[in-house]
Order: sequence, then C-alpha cells, then structure tokens
Amino acid sequence: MPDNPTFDLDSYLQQRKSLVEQALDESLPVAEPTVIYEAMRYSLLAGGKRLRPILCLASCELVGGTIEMAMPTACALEMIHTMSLIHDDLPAMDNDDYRRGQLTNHKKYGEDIAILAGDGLLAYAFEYIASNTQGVNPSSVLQVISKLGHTVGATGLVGGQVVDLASEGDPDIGLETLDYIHRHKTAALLESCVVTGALLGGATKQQLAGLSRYAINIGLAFQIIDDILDVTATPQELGKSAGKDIAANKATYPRLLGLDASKAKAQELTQAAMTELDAYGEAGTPLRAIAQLITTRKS
Ligand code: GRG
Repeated sequence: MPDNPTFDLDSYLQQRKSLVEQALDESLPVAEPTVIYEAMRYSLLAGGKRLRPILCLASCELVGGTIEMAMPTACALEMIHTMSLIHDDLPAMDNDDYRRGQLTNHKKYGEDIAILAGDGLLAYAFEYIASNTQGVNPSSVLQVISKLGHTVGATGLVGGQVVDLASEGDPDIGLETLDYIHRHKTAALLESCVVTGALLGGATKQQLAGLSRYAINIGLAFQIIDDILDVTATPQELGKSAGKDIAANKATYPRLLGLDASKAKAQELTQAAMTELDAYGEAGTPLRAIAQLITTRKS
C-alpha cells in the first residue's frame, strides 16, 4: 500500500478545517427573525472537528473533483450533523447541558427555539446544496440530495435514534441491535459524506462501492471509539459530559465486550477501511490517515 511519508495530517486537517469554517460562516448570514439565525449559527459555528465536511472534500478530490465542487455539500453535511446534535441534546432525548465546550442550544435559547434551529438547519442544508453547487452535472446533484434524504430519515439517523431510545435501560440488548444503532445513527452520515463527495467528483460505480465500504467501516470504528471515550475521557477533553452511557445504562461496545476487545474491534474495522484505499496509491493518503486518526483520537 504506497503512502506518502511527508504527509502531515495535522496541517492538512487544520487547513481544511479553516476552509470549512469560513464557508460555514458565509453560508448562513443573520436575517429576520434574528433569534432563529443566531441560534442556528450558535451551534453551527461552535467548532467541532469538522470531520464530516473534511471527508466529503477529500473523497471528491480523491476521484478527480475539486474542493469547490463539494463545498456546498460539505457545509450541508455539517448543518445536518449539527442539527442532529441539537436534537440529540434535548431533554426529550439525551438531555445534555454541554456540547462542543459550550451550553447546549436549548440551555442557551430554550427548547422551542432549539427544536426550530434544528429544523431550520435541516431544511437549509438541502436548499444550500441545490442552490449553490456549481460545476457538477445536475443529475449527480440530484443523486446527492436523494442520498442525503435517505441518510437522515427513518432509514438512517432517525431510525437509529429511535432504536437507541427504545433500547435505553434494556439489559438484554445484544451486539446485533447495537450494530444496527451504530450503523444508522453514526456510520450512515459518515458514509454519506464520503459517497456524496465521490458522486460530486464523478466517481465510477466501482469507486462508489469501495468508498462506501471504507466509510461504513470508519463510521462503525468512530462510534466504538466514541463509546470508549465516554468511559475513559474527561468532560474537558470531550467538550460535553462524560460517563453518560453508564449512567443511562446504555448498551455500548465497552459494556458488551470490555475495553480491550472494543479497541481491537475498532482497529480491525480501521484496517478493513484502509484496504479499500489500496487502489488509489498515494492519492489515498488523506483518507488513510483520517481512518487511523479515528481509532487514536482523544476527543
Ligand atoms: C437527522 C432529522 C434528523 C434527526 C436527528 C437526534 C437524531 C435524529 C439522531 C442522533 C444522531 C447522533 C447525535 C449521533 C451521534 C453521532 C456522534 C458520534 C456525534 C459526535 O460527533 P463528533 O465527535 O462531534 O464528530 P464534533 O462536535 O467534533 O462534530
């Protein structure tokens, strides 16, 4: 598997993150009624790793596209991710006070505005792709919009969240249900980031299938590490409360398999993901490095 020994992941991520931050800031100017725009911007511009837009840009470039072609979709993916965090944090769901190192949206603006800020971001994400994507075949843009709808609805994030909520406190939840939750709640959106980027960049069917497998594997590894960090990391490292899964008696990989076996599983998934990039040689370096980062991350 050829790699580039001079590739510096930290500066790559920093550079991509600052491009994404700027594009997100410009994507959503404040208008009337100001409170809703401020609430949407409060969570959208609160930092975070920006992993999802970075993955979208990287996979578009990997198959020969440009950053410009994918940036509106990259921003939309972060809008969708952010709205899922706002709704996940609500008292009716995970009931969290802190997210991304600051008060959650409903703690700052109230539950009514937080629900609407999430709704506003979700609707705007689709509008933003349709109105701002340039230099891409319109049929690919349609495919991207359709893929995203499938990813966020009952077939994806919503379905995963419903099963997650229904499983809370149930001592009999096994690996099969946990895998369903992880695939739908977390891996689906990460897969959409990589697949939509590749669609916009003009990937072949074979490339799309391989990149989809790459992304599902890193998505599952990402959620296992998330479960591990809930046990091992501090609230300062996470920017949100820690130990919530144990307190809520949630089924997680560490609870079902133990910490060591969970880490081994995440590593196995990362290796499987990297194998999908073999065909790309050195051009696959960024996605390979991101896969590795997912298993070693501390926040
Ligand atoms: C999408 C319509 C719609 C509704 C949302 C609430 C809900 C339905 C789904 C929950 C999705 C959820 C919160 C999944 C957890 C994913 C996850 C591991 C989030 C943390 O991602 P990071 O670590 O966060 O990338 P940052 O802050 O770095 O972006």
